[in-house]
Amino acid sequence: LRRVVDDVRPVPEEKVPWFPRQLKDLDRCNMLITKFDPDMDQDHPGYSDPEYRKRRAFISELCHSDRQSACWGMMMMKVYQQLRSIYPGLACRQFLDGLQQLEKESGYGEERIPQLREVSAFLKERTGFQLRPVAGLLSARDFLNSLAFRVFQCTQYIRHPSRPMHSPEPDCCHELLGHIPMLADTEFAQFSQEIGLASLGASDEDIEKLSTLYWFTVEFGLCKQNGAVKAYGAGLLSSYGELVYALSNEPEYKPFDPEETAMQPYQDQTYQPVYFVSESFEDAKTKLRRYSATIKRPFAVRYDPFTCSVEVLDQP
Ligand code: NLE
Ligand code: FE2
Repeated sequence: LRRVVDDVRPVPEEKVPWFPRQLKDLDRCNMLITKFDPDMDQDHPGYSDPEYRKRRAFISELCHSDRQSACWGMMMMKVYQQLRSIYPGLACRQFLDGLQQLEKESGYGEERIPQLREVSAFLKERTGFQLRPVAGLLSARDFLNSLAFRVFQCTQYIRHPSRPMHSPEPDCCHELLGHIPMLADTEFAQFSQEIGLASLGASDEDIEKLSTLYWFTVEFGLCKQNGAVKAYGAGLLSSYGELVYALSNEPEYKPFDPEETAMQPYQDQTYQPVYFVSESFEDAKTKLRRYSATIKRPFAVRYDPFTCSVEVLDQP
């Protein structure tokens, strides 16, 4: 009989959640959540439309090829034209610049849905961001972790035609019109990646806070520009209804302050009752960086752009 030696204590259990360290590890960042599934959610505008559900299931299966049908192209054009007319007065300068380049170089504005592959190549040249198709809504952790590698996971299906002006869930109009033009901006790309880096190996509680920050900045953020408030959040820039609402005098505005913003409850069914306004992107980035430094992790990460991987360093 062997006696257990008293002074041999078990190694404390690793409390750090798994996280990707190389670009190829993102193949494992594919956890979908079933919220907004038109097959399961009775409130989804597509629930009682079997044709829509069938087409959408078909697109999920085709997720790795880029095929879309002509009628989806028409739906996209409708959303595009409506929004395009109000962007000049309501969208921030970075967005307008990005959109203009996309119209010149990537087939935006034509009678077809721009292909993920060409848009991804466009972004790669501008800011190093690349797009990946994803079949539905990803878990917050997997989505944010991908941003650390300048990878943006994109849905491919399109919103239900009964509601062109607002979709409660992301769809290809939201990705292409809301996110892509912003991701072509150097400073904004950096901001997005920093949220991603802060999320690697973070506790569930910190992931919750980071996704709230992401929500009120990347999705629904407003910023000051030449003395006026403009939209830079993708959820606003892809929704005619909410873009107009957010810049009317109805909703409440608060200054962007990560500590406070991270605690703000939010909902994803309809317009936000409150929006956070940044002084500038520069200011938002500085504040976010300061906030991220307060997140407790037993290690630090450093991104190596040459190998597209993160180095994990012991915390001094
Ligand atoms: N409400 C946005 C839209 O209609 O495009 C989508 C928001 C996704 C978080
Ligand atoms: Fe989004």
